[in-house]
Amino acid sequence: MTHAEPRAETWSLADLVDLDRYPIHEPASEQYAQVVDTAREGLRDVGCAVIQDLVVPHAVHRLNDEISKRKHTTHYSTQVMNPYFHRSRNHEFPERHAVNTFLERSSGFIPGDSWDAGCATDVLFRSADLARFLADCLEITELHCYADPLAGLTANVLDPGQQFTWHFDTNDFAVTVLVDEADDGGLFEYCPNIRSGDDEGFERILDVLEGGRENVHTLDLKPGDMQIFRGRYSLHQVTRVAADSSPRHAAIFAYTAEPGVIGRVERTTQLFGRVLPEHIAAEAERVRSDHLLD
Ligand SMILES: O=C(O)CCC(=O)C(=O)O
Ligand SMILES: [Fe+2]
Repeated sequence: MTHAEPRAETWSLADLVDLDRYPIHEPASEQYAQVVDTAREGLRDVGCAVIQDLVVPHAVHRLNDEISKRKHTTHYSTQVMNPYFHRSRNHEFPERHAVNTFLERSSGFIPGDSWDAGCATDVLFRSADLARFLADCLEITELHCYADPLAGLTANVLDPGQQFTWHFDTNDFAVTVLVDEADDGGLFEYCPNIRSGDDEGFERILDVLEGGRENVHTLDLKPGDMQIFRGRYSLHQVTRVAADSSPRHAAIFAYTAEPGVIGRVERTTQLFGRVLPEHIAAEAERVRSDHLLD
């Protein structure tokens, strides 16, 4: 199969994904079952699966062009935060504690409302075939695009000198496509299942925040790879991009197991510098799937 550039601005899954290697549109095929089985193993064992070269090379270039074109809409912010995105001391906990350990995050996000419907990035994010494939990998019956109008579809931009320190995600799962890698630094690292729905794992987390490397996994991601990641329970970071490196660009597709989940006002403001009326409405009536700190 050839992957020619489509003439119109309408992208289909076949333009974007290597369907020969990964027939995500053919869920009854043997090959589909094999790909899903491998991903399930990774997700069961370490909460992470990498589908190498899922996005075809010309589409990777297109995704990067779409990011570059919208780079002026990136909301950059630098803050010193704990893994729960809090920035001030919590007196309910001792000073030397995961909750009271604050590290630098200095990256930027291109927000959800920057993407035009029908652009390659948006088509991939909203593909029903991709959502079913991801749900199968995650062994859940349904998967919904994160309903947050800013945080659902984003690109994470790390310019030279920036890092995205250790943290947990609010959404249940994240799907990342590395679009442009840094020449130096910008590596994704994670600690599989360092906490669970009923165990905060504060001591293990503190150890990593203080530089411990026990159970820290480093991924060797390449542009075009798709990573499926359970970021609720696995502490993770993107290491600092060297000052003389090219930037790192990653498209981030956020999905939730339940429909209608919207991010918190505080975190949305931190990440995007603003909120939309949807965020304020959701603050009153929160749809959450667990009761972890955040
Ligand atoms: O850029 C990445 O690979 C992941 C960044 C991240 O952890 C996040 O956006 O929550
Ligand atoms: Fe994250």
